[in-house]
Amino acid sequence: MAMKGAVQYEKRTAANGACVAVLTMDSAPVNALSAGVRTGFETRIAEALADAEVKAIVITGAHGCFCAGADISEFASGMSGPPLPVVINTIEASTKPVVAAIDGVALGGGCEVALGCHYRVASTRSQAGLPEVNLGLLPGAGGTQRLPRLIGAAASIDFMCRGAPLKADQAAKVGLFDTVVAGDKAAVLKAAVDFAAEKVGSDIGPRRLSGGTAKAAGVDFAKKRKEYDTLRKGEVAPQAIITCIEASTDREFTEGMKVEGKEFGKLMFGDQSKALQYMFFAERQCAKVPGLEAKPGPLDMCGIVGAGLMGGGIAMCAAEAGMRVVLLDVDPGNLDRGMAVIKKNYARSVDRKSKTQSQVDKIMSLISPSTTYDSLGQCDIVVEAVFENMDLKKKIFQSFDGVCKPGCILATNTSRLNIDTIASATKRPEDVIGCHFFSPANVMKLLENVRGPRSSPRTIATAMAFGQKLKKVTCLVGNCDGFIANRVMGVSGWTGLINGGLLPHQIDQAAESYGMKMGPARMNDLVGLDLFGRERANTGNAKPDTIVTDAMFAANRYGQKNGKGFYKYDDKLRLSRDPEAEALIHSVWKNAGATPKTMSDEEIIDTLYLPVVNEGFKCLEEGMASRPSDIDVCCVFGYNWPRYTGGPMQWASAVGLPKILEKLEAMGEKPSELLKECVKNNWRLNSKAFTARISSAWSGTWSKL
Ligand code: 3H9
Repeated sequence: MAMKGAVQYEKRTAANGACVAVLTMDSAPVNALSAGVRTGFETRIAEALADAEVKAIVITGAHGCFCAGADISEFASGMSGPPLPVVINTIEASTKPVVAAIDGVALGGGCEVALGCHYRVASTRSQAGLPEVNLGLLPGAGGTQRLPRLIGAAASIDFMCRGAPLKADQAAKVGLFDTVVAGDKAAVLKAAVDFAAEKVGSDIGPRRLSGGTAKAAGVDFAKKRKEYDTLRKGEVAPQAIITCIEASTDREFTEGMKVEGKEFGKLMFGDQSKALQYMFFAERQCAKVPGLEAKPGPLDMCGIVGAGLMGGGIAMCAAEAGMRVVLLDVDPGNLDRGMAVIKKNYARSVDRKSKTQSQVDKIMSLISPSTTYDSLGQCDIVVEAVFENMDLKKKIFQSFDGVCKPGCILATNTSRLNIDTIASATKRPEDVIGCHFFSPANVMKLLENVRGPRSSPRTIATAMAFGQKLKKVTCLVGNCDGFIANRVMGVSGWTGLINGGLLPHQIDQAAESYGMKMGPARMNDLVGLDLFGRERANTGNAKPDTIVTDAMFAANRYGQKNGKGFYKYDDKLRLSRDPEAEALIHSVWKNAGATPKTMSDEEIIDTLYLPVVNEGFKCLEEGMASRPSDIDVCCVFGYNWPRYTGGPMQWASAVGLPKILEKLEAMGEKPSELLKECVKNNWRLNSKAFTARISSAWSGTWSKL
């Protein structure tokens, strides 16, 4: 079988007449450094060195980018061909000057290839980054050794531990790019060829970044470790990166490379990196709907009904994506308040310098406030975002019939109501779909598109394209109670624990040690205990599983908003345990016959999250999600489930399905039939047999279209 990717070779004549070999990484779509590209480098560098006519070498990339780094898809299947660190050593050792011609992204191993070159010439649109940390890895092809020798240890720690790329001007400022040129790929390539030709005969020795040691001036490594322990809590890669960078300051290159190799190996075979690589592909895969062939309709203009927090947030996303937006609220007061909130949000962005005033002016010019439905006439998609009241929603969908043009997508942002019941209010149920944004919609990355039984393939395709346009991680899910994220997270065993003898801080500590940004008690305090507490009190719908939260509400403990909930809060919202709250919890336990308990973190985590896994299996069994990774994506992006565990389904995979089943049974939970089937047949979640089984559940509901 032919190896994926290659390095193309051509000769060019520079302005000064010198002959320069141009080596082009060619592996669509992003020139990942597959075995084919690495082998190509070995061959082509040797060719250029052996050709007496060639005086210098330029390395560049095809497909509109320099290179996105190592081929991540090779990691799981095992690497073959020359290792990347060896290839980069070969590039650096060249006796002829080597110049990187960068147009587009130079990321990870791609950035390391550029660091192995003697010079770097980039176009203004280029970016350089070492984002390996986001995959639970470190730059393992000499990046942790060469970059600190170029820009110093201090800047390198932040660059690698944050993993965010630098734009061309910033990269030039820190010394990563030698020259930045205006223009396209052709312009940067010509500049690099001329630049390389001018370096012929110069001493390239000092340009090799494998010499000497890195500058450590002003770096307090212990402090940096602590800083990233907080900033990237629970992640192992940042600490390993700091270890390698520290080695670059007091060891020779080859010794530093040994440290890098050892740390890289530990990360590569660890669970976090496996989970993060899985998430990298899961996040991209969820946008691809199995069996969907329809083409999306146009998406130039978007209508939003309801100018509350949700509607305003969606309006911001759509306008930022360049769509014309009609923000409609029949109540002029609501509309004014909604527009004022949007303006305030953008004023804050300008203050924080995340947007310029002219960008904000352009975005705001795309949003037209309106109080009448006829303003929706030209919209390609309308999103209803009013509060959760079925009658109101039905009325709104009826109004769409009279004003929306044929083929306009009629979306509802409901988080729990039945899409099909809403669709029944219109004469065009095939155009109806759920677009479930998470709050705040302008911040949260997840969009669950909820297909009703009558949503047409075109409607689905357009809603998926809408999510992509708004730069959301977009998943297609089924029409069931709570859809995916709210449904699976809704069954977490939190109420059992708080009602059954565990104090809020015990539960939160365990959840946070697992990697949750916020434990469930803190989360309840943030959302507000009055939200559902009042509804339950008004409707008399108190349930045994809400006894503690209802007691909190009855004692006017609403959470952060009034400074007391499961915890107490000072005026800066710093929390501490509250003896009053705990006494109240003790009294509820006493009345209910529960006694205080202690449990290990593992037991608490199992109680909290194994039911989530079980519910995930039920969603797959019912055809409500098309693959386990979609459930993981929904939990990671909708509920901040720690990305480095890969989400609940990947977590279950790592633990092992037989163990999960055994634990669920021991907890007295009713395991999903699909989970039992997996264990019986010894299926793994990435096995062909399992995929075939869940595909049939998914297409079973699909064929009801
Ligand atoms: C590394 O380099 C380790 C070394 O230090 C040491 C080694 C020893 N590999 O995101 P997109 C695919 S670790 C394989 O949708 P965009 C991607 O799956 C690597 N495939 O487009 C997708 O495929 P599909 C460090 C890759 O324009 C397609 O390309 N590098 C890779 O929004 C398009 O991607 C990184 O972490 C890859 N490296 O964004 C960079 N990259 O179409 C990771 C992409 O089948 N990549 N694909 O779904 C990115 O950040 C973005 O993909 C990029 C393009 C900015 C490049």
